[in-house]
Order: sequence, then C-alpha cells, then structure tokens
Amino acid sequence: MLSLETVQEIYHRPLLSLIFTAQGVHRQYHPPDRVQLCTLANIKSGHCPEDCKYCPQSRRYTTGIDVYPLLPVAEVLRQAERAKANGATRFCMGAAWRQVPDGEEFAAILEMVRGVRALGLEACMTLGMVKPHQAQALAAAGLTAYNHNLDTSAHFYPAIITTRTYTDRLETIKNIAAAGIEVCCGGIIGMGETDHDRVLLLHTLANLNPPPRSVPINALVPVPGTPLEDQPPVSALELARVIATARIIMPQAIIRLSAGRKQMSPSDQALCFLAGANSIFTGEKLLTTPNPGTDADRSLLAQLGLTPLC
Ligand code: SAM
Ligand code: DTB
Ligand code: SF4
Repeated sequence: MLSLETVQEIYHRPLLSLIFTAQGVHRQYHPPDRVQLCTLANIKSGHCPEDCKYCPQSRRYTTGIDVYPLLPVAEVLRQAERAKANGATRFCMGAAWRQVPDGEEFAAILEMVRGVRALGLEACMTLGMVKPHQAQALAAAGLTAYNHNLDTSAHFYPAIITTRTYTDRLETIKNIAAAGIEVCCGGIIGMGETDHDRVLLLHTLANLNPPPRSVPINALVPVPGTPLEDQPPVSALELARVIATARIIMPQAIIRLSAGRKQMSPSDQALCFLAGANSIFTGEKLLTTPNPGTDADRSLLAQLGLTPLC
C-alpha cells in the first residue's frame, strides 16, 4: 500500500526533478519513444440522466451536441476499420448511459466487441455502471478494457457529481476487475480541485487492487452550457506534474494524455510525453469535443520521432 505521504512528497517535488525521475521509471518499464494510438467512438450520444458538471452529454445542460441513440453495429465497425486504417491499435467506444442496459442494446454492444476484436484491434468500452453478470458477458465477448474514471478525489467528487457516489464507481471497477477485464481508470484536472485533491486521486488510483493498467489523464475541456464552462484552462506544467506522479507510482500502466490536447502546442505535449505519458487519442473528435486530428498528430509524432506502440 502506497502511503498518502509518499504520493504527496513525489507530487510536490521540483518539476524538472520530478519529470527526470518519471522518465527514468518510464524507460525501465516501457519502450522509449513509443505511444499507443487509440481512437474514440461516441456510440450513443447525449441525453444522459447523470449530472456530471464537466460533461456536455448530460441532459441537464444545453450544449448543442448531437444527440442519438445507440448506433447500429455495422456503423460502429465501419468507424473501427477507419481508425485501424489511420494507425490506431485500440478502439474505445463510449455511451452516455448511467448504466449498461440489459436486453437488445447489450446484445448489440457484445457484437461490437466481437467485431472490433476480429479486426485485430484492442476493444475498450465506457458505458457507465456495470453489474457482475454484464462484466462477465463483456469478458466472454473478448473486451480488452473497460474505462470507468474516478475523475477526482472522493472529497471533491460530490461537488462535481451528485447522481451517483464514489462507492458506486469503485463497485463497477471491482466488477470489471473480477471478470478479468483490464481496468482503465483515471481522472480530470482543471475542475476547480486543489493540489491535494489531485494527490488524493492519484493515491486512490495507485492503491486500487489490482492497480489500473491504463490511466487516462484528462484536462477539462470547458464546454459552453455546462456548469464548468468558465473554468480557467489547465497549464501543461500542471498536467505534466500529474502525469509524472502517475508514472512513478503506477510504473506499469499506460498513461494516456487524453482530453485537452487541442489547446496544447507540440512542446506542451512533448513535456507530457517526457513526464511519462505514452498514449493519445487520435481522430478529429474525442466524444463530442474537437481533437487535433490526423494531420496534426502525424506531424507531432514526426517532429518528436515517436512511433506507434502496438
Ligand atoms: N457515461 C460513461 C461514464 O461516465 O462513465 C462513459 C462516458 S464519459 C463521457 C467518459 C469520461 O469522459 C468521463 O469519466 C470523464 O472523465 C471524461 N470527460 C467527459 N467530459 C469531459 C470534459 N468536458 N473534459 C474532460 N474530460 C471529460
Ligand atoms: C477518458 O478518460 N477520456 C475520454 C475517454 N476516457 C472516453 C473521453 C474524453 C471526453 C472529452 C469530452 C468530450 O469529447 O465529450
Ligand atoms: Fe453521463 Fe458519462 Fe457524461 Fe456523466 S460523464 S453525464 S455519466 S455521459
């Protein structure tokens, strides 16, 4: 068990020393100069009953996003093929649900998992809360990973989401891990949380049993119409501090530099890679918000000499 004091001490080190140590850890556990490319698909968009204050897909906020029910399996698999052609090795499907429904829609989800795996891609789903029998069915269909973020500290969480609890989140994570599916779990910075909340989140993540193999670190994308629309942007230096701490305390995980890249320069992103990030989401869009896109990312990887990690 990693103590809170240890995480705190690491997080508050002088930034350059912190990044230097993180890069050393990175090279011990991962090939240098390689990043995994993942592509996201929004397979069910908007009208979500939850009240996550950062999220443009909650039905409580007017954000002007596209709203549509679960996409047909064939359409999702077409998107997966396109992602593969553009170099992605992992395809992550997100649905604006509170929880995974049983029945016809779940059968379609399982078909999507099988189809994506048959293309030779890793398949990740993020669909909200999952019960044990659903996790087992997802595992049997071949799901590689399930994304379910803790988002922030248990302490700050009720200021961001009131329609479900931190314990609910931990319960789903437990169900996923028990079914043998890789847990992808991370958070968002820039929602008004303190450094201490970030330390608490990192401490909770590192002490999950088993620790997450995949950790997305999102910078808030403040979307007009959401309660967090006026949050000041997170600096790349803050992001690099969180990533470097995550790299040191979760050495084996793939750390994903997730939402927020559109606003970052190549140098900002380079700093995050140096701090230990080794994955990005590629494509024009994340779920509903813009992402740098294929040309910008091709140029980024070329400038830094990074090659895709399978
Ligand atoms: N509904 C499911 C759930 O909440 O678990 C899955 C989809 S949800 C959109 C996936 C994750 O996207 C959230 O947990 C959150 O971390 C991230 N996210 C959503 N909106 C964001 C925003 N505006 N900026 C950064 N990250 C965001
Ligand atoms: C994660 O942690 N970040 C991705 C993925 N998991 C599903 C989603 C980011 C969404 C950003 C807001 C949007 O585009 O709607
Ligand atoms: Fe719904 Fe997920 Fe958005 Fe929360 S983060 S409002 S659960 S889609």
